[in-house]
Amino acid sequence: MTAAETITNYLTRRAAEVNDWLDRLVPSESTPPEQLHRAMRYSLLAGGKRLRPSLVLAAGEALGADTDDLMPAACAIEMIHTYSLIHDDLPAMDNDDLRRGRPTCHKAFGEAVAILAGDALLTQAFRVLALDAPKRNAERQVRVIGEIATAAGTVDALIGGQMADIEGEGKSLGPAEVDYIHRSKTGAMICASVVVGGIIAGANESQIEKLREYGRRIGLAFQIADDILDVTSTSEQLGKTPGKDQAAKKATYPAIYGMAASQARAREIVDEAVAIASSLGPTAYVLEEMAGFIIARTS
Ligand code: GRG
Repeated sequence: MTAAETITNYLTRRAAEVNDWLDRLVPSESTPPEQLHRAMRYSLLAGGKRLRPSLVLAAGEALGADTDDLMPAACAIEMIHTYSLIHDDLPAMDNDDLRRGRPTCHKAFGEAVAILAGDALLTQAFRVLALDAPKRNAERQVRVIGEIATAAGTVDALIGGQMADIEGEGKSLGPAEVDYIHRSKTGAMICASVVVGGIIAGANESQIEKLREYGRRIGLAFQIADDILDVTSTSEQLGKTPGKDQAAKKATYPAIYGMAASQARAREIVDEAVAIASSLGPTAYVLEEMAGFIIARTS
C-alpha cells in the first residue's frame, strides 16, 4: 500500500488479485459436473469484500512474504468463508434470499446443489493447501493447515459458533454468551487469516502472538460492526437482508448494550488492534488501516 492510496482503493486492488487466483483455483463451469461447478463459482466469484484474503496478504507481506506464496492460503480461507455463507443462507439455517447482492445459492440452484457447492468449496480449500505444500516449508504448511482447520471447526470456531447462535435464538443471552458467538462464528476465521499470513512469512512466536491478539480484536470489532450495520443499513448497501437479527430475536451488541455503547466498544477494540499492529513496525501500517476500515465500512 502506497502512502497516497486509501484503504478502500487498496482493498479493491487486492480483491481483484484474489479474484484472479480464485478463478484459477476452482474447476471451470464446463468441467463436469457442470451444474455444481457453476454453483460454486456463482457464490465464490459473486463479489464480496475479500477481507479475509486481504488480511492474509497484509499480515504476510508486512513480515516479508511474497504475494504469490500467500495467495493459495488466502484463497483457501475465502473458499471456506463462502461455503459458510452458502450453508448459513439455507432454509434450515438463516433462510436468506439475498447474498452478495444476488439471489442466494439455493435460490439460484436449489437446496441440494447449494449444500454440495458448500461442501465442495470446503473440500477444495484443503485440496489447494495440500497441492501447494511441495512449494512450501513443510512445517509451516502443516501449521497453516492446522490453523485454518481449527478456525473452521467446532471449538471456539466457525461451526461451534454457528451452533451456539442457533441454540441461542429466541433466548435472552448474556454478554459472555454473545461474545462467545461473535468470537467463534466470525472472529476465528478473521483471526486465523492474520496468523496464517504471519506463519507463511516465517514470523517468530512473539510476532505470531501479536498477530493473534490483533486478529482477535478485529474479529470481534468486525462482528460488532456487522450487528450495527444489520440495524442501520439497507439491503442495497449490504447486499444481504438487513434487520434479520432483530427479526430472529438474536442477541447482538446493539440489543444488549445499545447502539452508542456498541459503537464506542468497537472503536476501543480497534484502537487496541492499531496499537498492536504498530508494535510490529512500520511495514504493518496496512494492518492499522484495515483495523480502522472494519468499523468504518458500510457493507
Ligand atoms: C454454516 C458452518 C456455518 C457457519 C456459518 C459465516 C456464518 C457462519 C454465518 C454468516 C452470517 C453472518 C452474518 C455472519 C457474521 C458476519 C459475517 C461472517 C458476515 C459476512 O462476511 P463479510 O461481510 O462478507 O466479509 P463478504 O460477502 O464481503 O465476504
